Order: sequence, then C-alpha cells, then structure tokens
Amino acid sequence: MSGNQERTYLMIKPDGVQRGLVGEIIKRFEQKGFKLVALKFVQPTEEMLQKHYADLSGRPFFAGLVKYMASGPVVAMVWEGLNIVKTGRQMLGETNPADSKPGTIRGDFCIQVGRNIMHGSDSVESANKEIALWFKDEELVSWQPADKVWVYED
Ligand code: DAT
Ligand code: MG
Repeated sequence: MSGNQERTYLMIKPDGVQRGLVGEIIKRFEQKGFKLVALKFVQPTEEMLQKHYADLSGRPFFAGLVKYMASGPVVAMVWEGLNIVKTGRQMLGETNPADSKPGTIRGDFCIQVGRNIMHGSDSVESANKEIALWFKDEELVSWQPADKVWVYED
C-alpha cells in the first residue's frame, strides 16, 4: 500500500451535528484533496463509545465523555491520503479548543474540551482499530477520484 493510501477515522460528534457543521467539516477534507472512503450517519451506543474511547476509561471525564458522545447522532467517516493521520490532526487542532489555532476546525468552531465537535485518529494504529470498530469491510468503498493526478505528483 503506497503512502497515499493511509487512512484515518474521522467523526463529527453530536455537537458538530446539532450545530449544523457537518457540511463545513466535510468540505475542508474534500477541498484539501483527501479521498472519502466511507461515511455513515449513526446514533452510537454507549457500548460502542466505551470501546472507541477504551484507552481513556480510567480518566475522571470518561463517563461524561461517553454520555456526551451518545447524546445524539454522529457522522462516522473514513478518509484516505498521504500522511492523513497527522495532517488530519493538524486540521482538527488541539484537543482543547482554547489551545487550537484559528484556521483549525476546533480553533474556528468550538470553545471547550468537552464540546470539541470532532474526533480524528491519533496514529495509523489507532486509525486501523477505529475503522474496524465503526465500519464493516464491505462499507469501505473502492473508487478512483477523477482528480488524483492533479492532487498527487505520481
Ligand atoms: P483527542 O480527541 O484530541 O484525540 P483525547 O483522545 O485525549 O483527545 O480525548 C478524547 C476526548 O475526550 C477529547 O476529544 C475530549 C475529551 N477530553 C479529553 N481530555 C479531557 C478533559 N481533560 N476534560 C474533559 N474532556 C476531555
Ligand atoms: Mg484521541
């Protein structure tokens, strides 16, 4: 698999959906040149979210995090592209929106860490785990964007 096929799991959280930011957030990844591989609008269960955030289960904010994340539908997505895990995190901004630069998603659209509107995988390893948690293999779409040669050198 070439570097251009690196994948990440991105999720618009319930506050991003409720605040009408779905189109704006997807637009940024689309305009950047990344490739959409899978997308679904789902009401996540607490069980799914406990698995998704299993690494944080010992943290004091865990119960509140799961409750907030289960409070409404989310947009679950897989995106692909060169260095997308790292670049995706840069496009999101810092975990705490107060530390996020203007121009980033969290820097532009939210204020507090417990309402930071979007999730992005923090490593290729966690991306693979998260993609497998949220999507079945057959939901990952194989397609060739028409602009590929204009986005990548080769
Ligand atoms: P990120 O979402 O940037 O990968 P993380 O994985 O450390 O950050 O934490 C997952 C989510 O948990 C984060 O998006 C918001 C919430 N969170 C993290 N730290 C928190 C804190 N100190 N208080 C409240 N919520 C927190
Ligand atoms: Mg994280």
